[in-house]
Amino acid sequence: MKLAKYRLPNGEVAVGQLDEDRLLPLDLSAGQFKSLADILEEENPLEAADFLVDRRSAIDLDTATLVAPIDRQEVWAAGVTYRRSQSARMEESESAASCYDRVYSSPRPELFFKAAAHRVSGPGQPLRVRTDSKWTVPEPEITLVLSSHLTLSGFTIGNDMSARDIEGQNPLYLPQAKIYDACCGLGPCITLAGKMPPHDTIEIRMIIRRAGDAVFEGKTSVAQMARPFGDLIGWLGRENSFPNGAFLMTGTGIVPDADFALEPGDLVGISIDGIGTLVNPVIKD
Ligand code: DO4
Ligand code: MG
Repeated sequence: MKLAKYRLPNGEVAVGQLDEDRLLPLDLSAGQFKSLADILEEENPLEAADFLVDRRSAIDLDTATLVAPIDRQEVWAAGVTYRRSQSARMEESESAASCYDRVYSSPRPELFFKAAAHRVSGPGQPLRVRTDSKWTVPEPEITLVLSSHLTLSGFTIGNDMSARDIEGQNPLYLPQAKIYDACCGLGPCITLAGKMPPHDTIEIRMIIRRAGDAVFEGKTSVAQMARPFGDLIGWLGRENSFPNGAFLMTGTGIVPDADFALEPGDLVGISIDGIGTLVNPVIKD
């Protein structure tokens, strides 16, 4: 089952089940569940959503405005979990190449805070290139949706926008390379954990279009990840609590060649098996 948030014509945000090209509203009027996050907190979110779904009021998906499927969760990210990310980082950072090499094979992963909900863009919403960056790329990442107990309730698509020039100057600039307004894409929906294909079969694809032409295409698969999801969740939960739950982006296995930088007007499309496609336009202002 896929759950999404969408904006009603009166501006309010509602929750629905994505069913092919239809959106079936969830009736939250009884008050037990106030948000998508409340449903994801349940031991069995599928059963809860199934009980709430209103099959008689289907909305044509083309007419619905989806928003990012986040409420008050923090967004965290793992880094250098694929060989491709390790080699790209070592290329971009002369001074700190060995940091990336060592973290790829160390038991402790790289984990960093990525965004609070207000820095997240949903489907169709712009993602930004910082005005002080000339070399920013999107990072397509399968993203874990975790309850406050850090149980894995679902998956979504994440885009961990990264200013490679800023990170490459000095690894201590990582928070500035990674965290700024509209630095993080999430959506278009959350696929509940039990409804995903077998994890080692999941493909991740990215296509970047400029004035209608594909200027970058790449793909990888979850099987290429150097760390299991459970390992990343275990490290995230060490010494840390998440009263509102968390999203955990699991790292990129697709990095465009060093001569590629995003430009305003680009359209970034990321597709992940079992979830769908997240498309965002790029701005720089
Ligand atoms: O070490 C920098 C960040 C790495 C990252 O975001 C990734 O591998 O996806
Ligand atoms: Mg990343």
